[in-house]
Amino acid sequence: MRVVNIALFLAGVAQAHYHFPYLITGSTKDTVQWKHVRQVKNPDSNDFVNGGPTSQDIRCYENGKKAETGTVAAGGTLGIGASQGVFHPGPIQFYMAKAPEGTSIANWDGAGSVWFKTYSEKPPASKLGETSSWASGNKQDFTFTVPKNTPSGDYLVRIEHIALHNTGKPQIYVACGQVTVTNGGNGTPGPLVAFPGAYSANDPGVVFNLYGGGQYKAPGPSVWSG
Ligand SMILES: [Cu+2]
Repeated sequence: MRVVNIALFLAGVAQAHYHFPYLITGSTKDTVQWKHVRQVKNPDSNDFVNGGPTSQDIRCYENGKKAETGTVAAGGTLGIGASQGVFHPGPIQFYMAKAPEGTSIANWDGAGSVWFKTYSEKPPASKLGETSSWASGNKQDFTFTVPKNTPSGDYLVRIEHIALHNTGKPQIYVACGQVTVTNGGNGTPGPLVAFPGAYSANDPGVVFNLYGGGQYKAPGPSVWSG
């Protein structure tokens, strides 16, 4: 779909794919792109992470432009909005990672085994190859509840969409927002994974054949629910 994407862009209709530029905290959604979400490397083409699931870019795909930091209370709603409806079949997942004490979130790269999963979209019971079967299908806003026991502090919040329509060649879209969690608890989020590292090139969750039957399981650790 990459060639089609570029052709549409040149025609002035950059709608072929999507990115995730809007932070959502509580009932507030950014109205400006890349305010609280770090700009990705391809904000114009909207393309996916070209290096695949084991590349450095799988973490945040960021281009180095600084973002601001939003605020959400533990137990509140947190999410990220897409630039248009997500039209490929496959799951949305969220991860969070806490910046080490004394480290400014604005300058932290999220390296190491620091990421815990906070949301994993359940696959549909049937017709996995059809976008409309998925809960995320054609939707733009994706949220989860920050567990009440999440410790207060500064976090990266990473959204991921694994588009599985091209069997064996997943299109993985990611972006990372910056958020301060307030009124937190004493939980110990986990299991913790690293990006890259959490997924392998042949992970069943990223090379799954949507059209071959069988039960799909999204890649990565289990969700930490506090
Ligand atoms: Cu595509």
